[in-house]
Amino acid sequence: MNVAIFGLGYIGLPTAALVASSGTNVVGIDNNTNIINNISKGDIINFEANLKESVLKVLDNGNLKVTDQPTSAEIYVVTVPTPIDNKNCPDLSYVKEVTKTIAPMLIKGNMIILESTLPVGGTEKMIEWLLEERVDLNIPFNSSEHSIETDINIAYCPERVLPGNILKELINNDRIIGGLTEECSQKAYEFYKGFVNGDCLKTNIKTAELCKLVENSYRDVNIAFANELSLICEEENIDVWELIELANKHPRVEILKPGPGVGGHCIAIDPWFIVDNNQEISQIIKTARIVNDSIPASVIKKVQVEITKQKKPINKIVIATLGLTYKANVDDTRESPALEISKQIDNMDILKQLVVEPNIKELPKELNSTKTSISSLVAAINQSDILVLLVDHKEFYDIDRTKLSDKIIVDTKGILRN
Ligand code: SAJ
Repeated sequence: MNVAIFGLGYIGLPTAALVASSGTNVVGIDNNTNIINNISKGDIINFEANLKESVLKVLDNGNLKVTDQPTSAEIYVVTVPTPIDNKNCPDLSYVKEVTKTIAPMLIKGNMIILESTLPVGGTEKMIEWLLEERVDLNIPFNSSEHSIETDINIAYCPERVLPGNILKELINNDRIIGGLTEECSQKAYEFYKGFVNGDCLKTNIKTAELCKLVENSYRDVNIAFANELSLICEEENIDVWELIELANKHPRVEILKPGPGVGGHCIAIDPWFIVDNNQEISQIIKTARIVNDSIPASVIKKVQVEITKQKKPINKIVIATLGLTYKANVDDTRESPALEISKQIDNMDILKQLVVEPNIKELPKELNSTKTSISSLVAAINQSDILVLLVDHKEFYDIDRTKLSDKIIVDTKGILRN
């Protein structure tokens, strides 16, 4: 069996390594030549535990090859990004591009597995694009015709792994397998059973599509609840962390943690896929998105209030910003609320901003200004008037509290309160 994996990003590369380490011949394809050159050189900069070792091992034994050229296989796995556009609508252009690339190579009996997050109906769209290229193929267009035969096996099997723990979760998490036909589900089931220890649960395509979106929306709604509580507590002068701790003592209450907002390329995006398809009825999901997106602005407001309370003029004030990534102990700044807040601090008329981010070496280009620089934790604490804690990285738990006595602290993660 030959497997081609399209898109060697956060999901594609670990998946390629894992499938290859089970003894299968895998070709990893990415149209970004830099990515291919770096992987070929063994230059894999990623925080995922054991990823580099796993990739090097399968490159070395020849089970994994990487290329920027389309390559034919029996199983095609699609792990390209599906972002949203500036109107919060799903942008499936990468999936379309890959579909058009795969189409000419397909022969009867091949399988396409889509792992990229899709709106409900996204897999059907992919089939539509496929049939535009290959009128000779018989693929049932509508996935509700669940038992019809098909020339190409198609399944939607969303990735569900947590960045920071990807390799472990790829092996151990349960998988949702939405096949176009029962045979498609069975074939995809056999593929995943080659490297997954979790249960592989078969369903239809639409249920699988919505299941993925629902998982991330569920989390988004619950984080929005926690964030809304933190705003209420601010008004009422109540410690939100103590409040949540006490409420969570109830056997049926489990409130998540507030923070500076929701980031990453999943939870901040996927709920919009539901809202876009169901504008009138997805009220809670939409409101949660709006609440979470509003949090960076409320953090900035807090910082501005603290600045006005200072005895110094604003142009003499130094702010230490702790954390830039979208969550703790990762190196990913995509959709990061911390980065957004830091950018807005950079726009203030302060003297300087010292950024402490233990997981990245250089500031992202969005922060390329003379006012903002990367700093050690000690220097940032020593030199700053105001300390804005945005990410609960493990390094920040150990901050010497005696060094903070003369600092104004805006702590969005509640780790400096004791
Ligand atoms: N966050 C909070 N409070 C919390 C938990 C998280 O503010 O109590 C914030 C984080 O700081 C971060 C954002 O939410 O900004 C998302 O972080 P996360 O760790 O909850 O999730 P992701 O985005 O890293 O990964 C999610 C996971 N989905 C679920 O847990 C339902 C993962 O399993 C998915 O595979 C992944 O999205 C994805 O790729 O879709």
